[in-house]
Formats: sequence, structure tokens, C-alpha cells
Amino acid sequence: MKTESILLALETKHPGEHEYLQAVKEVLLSIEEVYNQHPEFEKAGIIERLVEPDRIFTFKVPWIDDQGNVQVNLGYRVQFNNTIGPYKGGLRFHASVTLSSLKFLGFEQTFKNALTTLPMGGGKGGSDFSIRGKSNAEVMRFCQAFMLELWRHIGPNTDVPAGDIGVGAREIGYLYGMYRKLALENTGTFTGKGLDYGGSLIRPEATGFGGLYFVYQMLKTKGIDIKGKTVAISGFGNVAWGAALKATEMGAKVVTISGPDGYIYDPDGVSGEKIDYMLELRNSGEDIVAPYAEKYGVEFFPGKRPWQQKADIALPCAIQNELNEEDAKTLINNGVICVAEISNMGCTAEAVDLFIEKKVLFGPGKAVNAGGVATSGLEMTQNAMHLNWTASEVDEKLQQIMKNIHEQCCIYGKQPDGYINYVKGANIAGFMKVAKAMMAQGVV
Ligand code: 2IT
Repeated sequence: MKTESILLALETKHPGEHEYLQAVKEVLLSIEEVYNQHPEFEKAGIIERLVEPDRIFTFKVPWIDDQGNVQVNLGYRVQFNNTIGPYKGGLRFHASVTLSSLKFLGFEQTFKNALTTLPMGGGKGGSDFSIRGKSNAEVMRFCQAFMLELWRHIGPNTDVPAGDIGVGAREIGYLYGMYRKLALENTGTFTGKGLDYGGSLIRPEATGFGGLYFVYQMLKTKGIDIKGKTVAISGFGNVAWGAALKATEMGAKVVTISGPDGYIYDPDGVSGEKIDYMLELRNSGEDIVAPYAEKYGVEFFPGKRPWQQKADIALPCAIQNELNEEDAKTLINNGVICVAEISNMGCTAEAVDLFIEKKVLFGPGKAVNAGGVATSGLEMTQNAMHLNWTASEVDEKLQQIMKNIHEQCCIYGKQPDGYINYVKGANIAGFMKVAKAMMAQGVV
């Protein structure tokens, strides 16, 4: 593969799209060897076709705030690749959202969805709108204005959005309500819906639960029990919540959670009602964790990241590039055993390289956090069948899917010395599935 020249051409075409270029580079470097064994891929221009999204919708979202002022945000939907199923992926509402971040997320989503074994293509969307400090009515008006544009591009067999950062149960309710009104259909063109209108049990927990099921499998390869281990978690939203719940249930102790304002260290463990309190914090719309420290009398570290604390397991659960090389060094010096990205691309490329060099168990987001979208796939199945599975039915399927993803990573990622390079394993397994399907379907 002419990796260097492909990357150079992409950089020239899309200058400044750092996250997107970072995600593409990681995948290309890890699939190079396998790709070169398949000259037919090169002939079919698989890479050139895979790195560009199928199409991108960009639109303005005008809405009126509570003071009567007109506000204008940008909205996007990146339909990345639908070779193996309808475009599928979340919507992110966050001030940091740019075309670059959504392209990176859509690219990652394509491989992640392939890994789930379910028939879903990759997509992502969102807006630079931030729910921080907005009233409920403002959030509703924004969601409705956003949907007024997006609805014509999505559908149960074309593109099925879901939540992501800033888009939780409330936002999905407002978005779906407007979609349903405009599209005049009710087939569940959205996942993460409320239980009363087509949602699936376990979907809210699924990203965090799936992450811990994956960590369990990773530790098992080394004969290590998660029980009694200390866990550093970043973030305090839906993903961090699910991860804290499952980690605690498995007998581990979660000692940190964090927000844009800093992190809290709770030596007794974030457990029981303290986990419920995370939801309250999220719903307050203030985007800070400092009140946790006050409420439970623990230490708050303003402006700092949780990776400076000693922990056996580190779980980034917030946003991309939230753990850098310095953080990786600190964690390694403190004896970290396992680092698993439950956020998408939670670690910088330098941090990932260091973990792999030092043979730390490292799980990349597209494998570790695939339980969220996998359970979205299960929600789509239930909608199509017009029935609901029980929580244990969904959870059992989720566990099986995570085990399967772990196996796929081992098949392609096992090194001669026995170390499992999960980055390589996940990238190759995801790529091979999409590439083979693209080969079968011709140049389209
Ligand atoms: O990053 C992700 O996989 C998600 N935000 C969930 C996507 C989905 O369609 O459930």
C-alpha cells in the first residue's frame, strides 16, 4: 500500500482535519500488511473509496432562545459507508463538533459496526450546539429545528441516528418526536429511544456494560481477576455511568470521575447512590463534577485529569484525545495493567504507541465501546419484529457480541510473543469485513 502517499493526498485535500487524519492514519498503518496480501484490493481502489465518506450533509440550524434572540448553529450528517447495512451512528451536540471530528467518528463507526457482526454501515452527525446552560425549552426548539433539515435524509433502512455526547434520552425524545411528525412513519428511525416508544432495555447501559465485558475478556487472557482492582474513569455522562455500574458490580472499585472542570478522587469508590448521582449531575446541564466532591466530602482536582491517580485499570469515557503521552507515562509508572477506550479515540496516537510498546493491555474504542451501537442494532431488530426482549435477553446477546469482538481482535492481533495488539486486531477484522463486502458489490 502506498500509505504515505495516500495520507499525504488526504492531508492536502482536507487540510486541518486533524482528528479525521489521525483516525485514518491509525487504520492504514495497522492494515498495511494484510492489505498487501490482497492485490485485488488495490486494483479496486478499496482504500481510496473507504477513506472518503459517501456523502456529507451540512446545514444551518436557526432557532430562537428564551430571550427571543435568533441563534444559528451548524448541523451535519456524515453518511460514511453503507456497504454492509444502513448508515448507523450517533449525533453529537457539543461545542467542539467540527466536520473533522464527525468524519473521524463516522470513519471509526464503519469499522466498529462491522465488528459487531450486525448489518450496520457507518455514519455520524451532530452540531456545535452545546446543551450547557440551555433551558429545556431551548433544547427542544433546537432539536426540532435540527430535525427539520435532517429528517429527509434518514429512515429505517437508509440511516438510523442515535445519541452521543450531549444527546441523551431527552434529546432523542425531542428529535424523534419531530422526525415522526415530518416523516409520517413510526418504524423506529432512531435508537436509544425511550422504553415507552420503541426503545430497548439495556441500551442506556450498553456502552459502559459492553466496555467492561471487553475488559473482562482482556484480563482473562492474562488470568487476572477484575475483582478488587481500582479503576480510573473519566467523564460523568451516560458512558461513564454504565461503566461505573458494571465495574462496581464486577467487584472493582471506581476511584475517579471527571468533567471539563477537573476530576474527583473517591477512595471509598463511586458506588451505590453515588452512581445514580452521576445522572443527576449530567441532567443539571452544568457540565461540572465539582458538586460531587462537595456532596460526598472527597477531594476535587480542578483543571486536572484523572490519569495522575494510581489505578489498575484506566477507562477513558469522555471524548477523543483525552489521554496523552504524558498521561500514559504516568499510568505506566503507576503500574496500570489495562487501558480500554470506552470513548471514541480516547487516547492520542503517541499514548497508544507507548501502551503497546510497554505491552500494557490496550483496547481501542472501536472494539471496546462497540456494545453501544451493537445494542442499537438489537433495538432495530426488536422494532422490525414489533416486540421487546427482556433485559436479560438483551444483556446476554450483548455479552456474546463483546466476546465475539474480543475473539476477532485476538485472531488478527496476536503477536509472535503472545501479546495481543488489539488496535491491529480490531482494525484488520473490521477492515476485512467491509473490504470484502465492497469487493463483492463492485465500484459504486
Ligand atoms: O459512538 C457510538 O458508537 C455511539 N455514539 C452509538 C451509536 C449508535 O448508533 O448507537
